[in-house]
Amino acid sequence: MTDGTTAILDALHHQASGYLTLAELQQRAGLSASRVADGLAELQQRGYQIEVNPHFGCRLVETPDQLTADGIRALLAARVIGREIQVFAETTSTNDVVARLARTATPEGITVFAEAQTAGRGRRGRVWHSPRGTGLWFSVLLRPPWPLEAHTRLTIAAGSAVARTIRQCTQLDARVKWPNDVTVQGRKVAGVLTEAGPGYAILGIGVNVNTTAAAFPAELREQATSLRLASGRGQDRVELAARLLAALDAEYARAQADFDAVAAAWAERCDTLGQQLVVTMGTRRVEGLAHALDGDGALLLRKDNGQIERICGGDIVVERT
Ligand code: BT5
Repeated sequence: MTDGTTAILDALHHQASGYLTLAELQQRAGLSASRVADGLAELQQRGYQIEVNPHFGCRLVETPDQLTADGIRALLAARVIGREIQVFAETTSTNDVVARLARTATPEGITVFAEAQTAGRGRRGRVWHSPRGTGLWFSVLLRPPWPLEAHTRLTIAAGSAVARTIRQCTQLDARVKWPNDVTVQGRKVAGVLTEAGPGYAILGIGVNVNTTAAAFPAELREQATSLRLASGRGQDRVELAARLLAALDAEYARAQADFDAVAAAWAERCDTLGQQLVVTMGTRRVEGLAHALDGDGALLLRKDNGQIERICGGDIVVERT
C-alpha cells in the first residue's frame, strides 16, 4: 500500500460515522484531488468497500477480511507494540520469525502476523492450530527490563489484555486461566506463548476469531471456540488486531511500572485462583489451593500442610476433580 492509501484509510477510519466530503478527505490526507481518486480506486480494488456519493462524499462501508500491515497501522497510534508491523501470508510460526529478529539489534515492539502457520505451537511442543484467515496469529518482540525468571509477567499481562479486548469488542465474558489461556463459555478462545532468550522475550498470541466449528480438528471441537462461534457474529480482524495491540501496549507499560496492578486486574477475571490443583513439576507432584500470583507472575499454591509452593509457567497443572 502506498502512503496515500494509508492516509486515506486513516482519514476514513477516523470519521466514525457519516460521510467525509472529498474536499475534507483531500485536506485530512494531505493529497491532491487526483491522488485521492487514485487512492480510493486502489483501496476499492483491494476489497475495501468505499461508498462515494457525489453529494455527501465518501464513507468506509467495509474493510476486506484480509490482514494488512497498513490496515492495522491506520487504526493504531504509534507506540511500542506495533511500532512496526509485518504480515506474512504463511509462515512456520510467527515466534520463529521474531526469534530471528531478536538476535539482531531490532528494537522491541515489532509485531509479526501470519494468515496461516504451518507449525504453530503451544507450550512444551504442543500444536497450535492456525487455520488460514480465520484468526489472529502474531508475535511481538519485547526487551523487558526484568530478569528471565519474571517473564511470566508478560504471559499474565497479555492474557489479561486479550480477555479485556474480547470483552470490549464482543460483550462476551472472556476469562483467564493461569498461566496462558483465555476462555469464553468455558472453552479456549486464545492462548499465549512466551519464549525468551538473552535480552529478549517473544510474546506469541493466537486468537480464534472467525473460525467455524468445521475448521477445528475433531479433538478440539469440545474444548475450543472462536469469537464468531461464541457470539454468533463475525469480527473485523483488522480492527480487532489494532485494538489488541493497543491493549497489549498499555498492559506492557503497566507491567513495567506496577506489576501488582496488572496481577490484580488479571485476578478479577480469573478461573484459577481458589481452585484445588494438582501440579507436576518434573518428577514431583504437588497438590494444593491456588492462592495468589507472586510478583513474577508465578502461581502460589497453598498445600494442605500450609506450606506455599511456587509454580512456574512450564509446570503441568490439572484441576483436581
Ligand atoms: C497455548 O499453548 O495456548 C499457546 C498458543 C500460542 C499460539 C500463538 S499463535 C502465534 C504464535 N506463534 C506460535 O507458533 N504460537 C503463538 P498451550 O497452553 O500449550 O495450549 C496448546 C493446546 O491448546 C493444544 O495442545 C490444544 O489442546 C489446544 N489448541 C490448539 N490449537 C488451538 C486453537 N486454535 N484454539 C484453541 N485451543 C487450541
